[in-house]
Amino acid sequence: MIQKVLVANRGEIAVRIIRSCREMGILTVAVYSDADRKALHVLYADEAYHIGPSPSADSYLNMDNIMRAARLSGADAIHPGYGFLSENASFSARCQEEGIIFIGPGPDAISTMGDKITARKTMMEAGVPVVPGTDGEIRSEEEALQIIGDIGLPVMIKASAGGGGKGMRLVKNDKEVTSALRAARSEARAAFGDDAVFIEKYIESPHHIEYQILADKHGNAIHLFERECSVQRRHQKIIEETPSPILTPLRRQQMGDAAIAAAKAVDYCGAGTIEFIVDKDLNYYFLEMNTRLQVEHPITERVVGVDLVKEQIHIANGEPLRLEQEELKQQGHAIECRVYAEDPENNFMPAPGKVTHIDIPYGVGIRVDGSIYEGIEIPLFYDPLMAKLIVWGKDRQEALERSQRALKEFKITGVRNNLRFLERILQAGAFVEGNYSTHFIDENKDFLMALDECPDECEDMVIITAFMEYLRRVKKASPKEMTALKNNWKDYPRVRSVFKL
Ligand code: MV4
Repeated sequence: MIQKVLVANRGEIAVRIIRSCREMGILTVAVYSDADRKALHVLYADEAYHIGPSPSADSYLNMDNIMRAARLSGADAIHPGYGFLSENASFSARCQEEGIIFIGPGPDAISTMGDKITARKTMMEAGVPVVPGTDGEIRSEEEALQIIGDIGLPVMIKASAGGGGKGMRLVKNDKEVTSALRAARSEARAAFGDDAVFIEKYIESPHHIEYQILADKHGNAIHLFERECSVQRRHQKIIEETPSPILTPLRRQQMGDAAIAAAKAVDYCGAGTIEFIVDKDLNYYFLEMNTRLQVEHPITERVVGVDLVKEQIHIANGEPLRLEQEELKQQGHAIECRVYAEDPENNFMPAPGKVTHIDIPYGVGIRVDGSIYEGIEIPLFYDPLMAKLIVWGKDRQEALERSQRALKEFKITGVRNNLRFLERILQAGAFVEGNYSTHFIDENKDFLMALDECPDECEDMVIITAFMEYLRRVKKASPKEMTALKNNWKDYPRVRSVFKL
């Protein structure tokens, strides 16, 4: 049985994994780079090992240094989190070779799903619907034109080694085929060192709906229903919710069955996600499988009532699944908002810096997974995700209203962030109606970018300053009265009404 877990990650996910380990009585080992000496995951773990300089390539991606920390600490398992080494087949293999349990699938499942052409072929054989397109690699322009003749335009040319939107080209007419093929190939070669491409029919205004699955080492697999992830910007998810507002009970069950078939087809083991692309008529197609725990896993945890990290650890121990499909159901509704250190008004540029003040929302139905505290410096070397707000309500309406309330309470000063942008999304008509596709952000740009010129804190200060001037000059207030007011500046609704603003 696993007694000590090394968490080969940082940020909120490292903290989240450490929390479940602690509840299970499992010791934890953190690893950290130069930039993360003061990071929260280092403080939360039972012990911590420095693994190199700040750039990921030298630290969180450095297998030698991570394996050395595992050996020195006596960890018997490694949890890779998401990103970094989590979907690296060689890392999974190396853990196996060195007798350390990799909390995740074996190298074969990772490689099969990492190669999109092989994944497509495997899914077709397993009877899982894939987007109409090629059976294998496209080797020539003639072959491309022949496929396009069969399935019709528009199509997408995709890199086999791609995923997450890299190495994709949309082709709307025959004349673009030559140049798109060449562009997709060279982009794929440069990014992945592999220029194999394939072709799929282009699905217009699709939904991105993914299924959480769990599979054990004894051939059992279950699904924990879907997550609707269509609110994305340049392939970066911003808001996720479950249940999906568009699925019918029948479709939900059919897609769940397909997700289980997908997992079984690669002898999957651990927690994973099957991504589907869904068109307006609710036709669904396998897109890719993520062979790791995902950022948005907490909404599933909240609605299904399962701690996914704990299940991952039990599976890694070799235990049979502790849950049966029939006992799982979705209860209520959950929404996750991702809080990024980025500047919506400057093309969403990452905005590193020192967090000077935070107000975290509390109260009924709220979970915040984060890795920030007052005084921490957000490094520029890594993903700018600072926190995730996960909100539960008895239905979508309540989850939405509660999320709006929580976002209003959420304040981060010192680093630019997307909190105001998130508020705008939750106010947008298409989101409120639950009627949005992956084009939502683009289609609602004007509404979403009309952020208040003055954020709450700044507005407060303007009112306070004006009010103090008023008190000093007109009311001849004493310095003591003015100081009392200044110290209570957060009380601005009162000030507003007193000042008749
Ligand atoms: C597609 C598609 C339309 N038709 N494939 C983007 C990420 C990568 N995983 C696959 N992606 C897409 N593949 C076909 N045949 C549209 C997208 C797509 C998308 C998919 C999911 C979520 C957001 C997206 C944003 C733009 C394009």
